[in-house]
Amino acid sequence: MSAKTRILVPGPIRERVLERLKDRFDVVRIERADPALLARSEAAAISGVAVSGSFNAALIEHLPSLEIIASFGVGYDGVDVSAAASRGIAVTNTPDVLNDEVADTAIGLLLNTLRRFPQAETWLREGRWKREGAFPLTPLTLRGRTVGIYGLGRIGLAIAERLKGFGVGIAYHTRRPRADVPYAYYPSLIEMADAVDTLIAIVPKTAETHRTIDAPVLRALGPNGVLINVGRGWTVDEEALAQALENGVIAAAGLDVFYDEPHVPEALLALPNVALLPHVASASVATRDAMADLVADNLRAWFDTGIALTPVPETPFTRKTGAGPESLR
Ligand code: A2R
Repeated sequence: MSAKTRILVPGPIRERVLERLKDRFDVVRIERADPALLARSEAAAISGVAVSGSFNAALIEHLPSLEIIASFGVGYDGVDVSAAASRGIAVTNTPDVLNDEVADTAIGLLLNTLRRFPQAETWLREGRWKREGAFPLTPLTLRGRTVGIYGLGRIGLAIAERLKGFGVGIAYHTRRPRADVPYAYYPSLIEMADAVDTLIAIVPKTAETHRTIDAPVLRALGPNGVLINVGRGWTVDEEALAQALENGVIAAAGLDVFYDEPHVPEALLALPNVALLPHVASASVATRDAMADLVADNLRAWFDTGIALTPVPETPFTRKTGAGPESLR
């Protein structure tokens, strides 16, 4: 009887992924994604990877029999996809199953930023309501706003769907306009920032999106402007943002993601007009379970049928074994 297919799991991952893998695969754990932790002979026996976080070219090169990297999360910027693609290795992510959760969080963060609900709760908990009276009225409101969504993909669309119910104006910026939405399209981010007063960023971390929300974009957003980021911290020039918030160039910001997590710049922590969350947009048990299941199901589908469920666009591969799906051999 042949040995079970070996799956490498470097570093921490949701326990449910391991639970879902163990009856079908041999799971090999290493403490972190470091080739030094896996001897050449062990490395040669690895056919698949399940990972939450980064998986670089050195590790890919260290695994000569690797066929698939199943990454936990919709953003797969931690995986060196071009190194994988050049060897015909499939990379999968966990799209769609988190759209609604992330969109819900975006709305919650938007309201927290505008209406200062976290500060209002602190006011109550500290006894200030009793002692000092009503929490101060918030200068900002969602009423009458126009929201520009930077990135109208799976999650951006779910955010727009929710915003419709709030009766606000909706616009978007992507590289290509979508034919299936009625929202105003802007071919450039700065033009959109100029036209709206609220910017929600939900774009992937790519070379093109690096620090694109910069001083000129924030100036264009204007003194009533609000920035919400639930995509990647990579897309924001945090220094320019802190300055804009401090100097009234924009009014407020709500951030779930940061440039160098878990480090949040002191300049942002010190400001009163920022709502901060520790990257929790998809972080409910139900949604993280669905993401974990999709990681495991991608590996099972690949080795059982030769086809991954949710490959990333850069690796549209099917399994090349010559002998067909493993289950038929
Ligand atoms: O540009 P397009 O037409 O490919 O539209 C995509 C847009 N996008 C960009 N927009 C402007 N400039 C860019 N350089 C640029 N690159 C991408 O972002 C599309 O509308 C959106 C991405 O949508 P999806 O691929 O469906 O991603 P999903 O599932 O909405 O997640 C977005 C990101 C993840 O990559 C994680 O980093 C984060 O949310 O959690």
